[in-house]
Amino acid sequence: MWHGPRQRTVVRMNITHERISILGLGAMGRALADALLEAGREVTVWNRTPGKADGLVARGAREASSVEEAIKAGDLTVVCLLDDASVRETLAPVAPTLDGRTLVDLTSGSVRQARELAGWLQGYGVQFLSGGIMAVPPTVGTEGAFILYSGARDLFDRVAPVLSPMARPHWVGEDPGFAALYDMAALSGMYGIAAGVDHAVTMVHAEGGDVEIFKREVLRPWLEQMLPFMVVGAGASETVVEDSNPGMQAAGLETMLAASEEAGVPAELVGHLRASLWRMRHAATAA
Ligand code: FVH
Repeated sequence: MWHGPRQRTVVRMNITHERISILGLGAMGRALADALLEAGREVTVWNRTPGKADGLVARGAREASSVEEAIKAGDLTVVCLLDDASVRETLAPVAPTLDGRTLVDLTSGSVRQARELAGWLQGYGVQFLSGGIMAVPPTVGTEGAFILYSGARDLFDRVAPVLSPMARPHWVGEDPGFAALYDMAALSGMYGIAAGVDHAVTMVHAEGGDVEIFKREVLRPWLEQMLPFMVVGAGASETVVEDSNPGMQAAGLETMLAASEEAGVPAELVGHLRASLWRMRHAATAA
């Protein structure tokens, strides 16, 4: 449970002009800036390394020559940098000038990092929301894209309409760590599936199967059929309740591991199968 510092009572900025500053013009920062420009927002951008703003400037953005200049140009600043350390490094020199300003950090980080960043910035009087982007650069601004936000609900209510062109805003709680928590966990789910897909394709290729046919006619329809069950059926305990006999699934996983070894697939690619086997053995023991 979050017991960090409460937001100080500072001037509540009325975000009416929709002037947004973006710190960070990596692939994601550029996509966010583009979506905001497309929606007619007034956008100022800053990037550590010069030269990444040219396309955005051509589409109407203003380029700031310093972090401080960028933050002062906006009613609200969106930070989208590599990691938490780069956020700290970028904001530390200007932190004392941030009192009363609104800042949204969409940089990926851990729960602890998000909570500590929130506490640190709130100590300087910053109105702060932490975020997690559930999109990739090409899907920013498209229908399925959404962004998780956590922090004060009233701040979210004021910021969400301004930032909605980037992706559907979704608030997940007052605890500033929650956006990071759900972001990291959802990414873990995605990488788990990606690891399984990579392994599956490697195995088919190693045994001389047709990878394209396998992907199109077998793997995709199979995953589409199973995904809802995987999400609904997931549990937090070691001994998840299984509709299908866990002992049978443990035996099946042993067979998959053997088949993978026979195919000569590198052992590094079977971590997801070992994790599932561990789960099923626990479930079988408890049953
Ligand atoms: N791109 C994606 O698919 C994912 C989707 C989900 C969310 N992530 C997160 O978004 C953050 C930014 O990701 P990105 O795709 O923009 O990343 P890069 O293209 O690698 O750009 C990194 C930017 O960070 C700047 N930067 C790095 N270190 C520092 C530093 N010490 N001080 C100031 N800026 C720094 C870098 O600047 P430069 O190298 O051009 O000077 C880029 O602007 C990230 O948290 C993802 O996890 C994206």
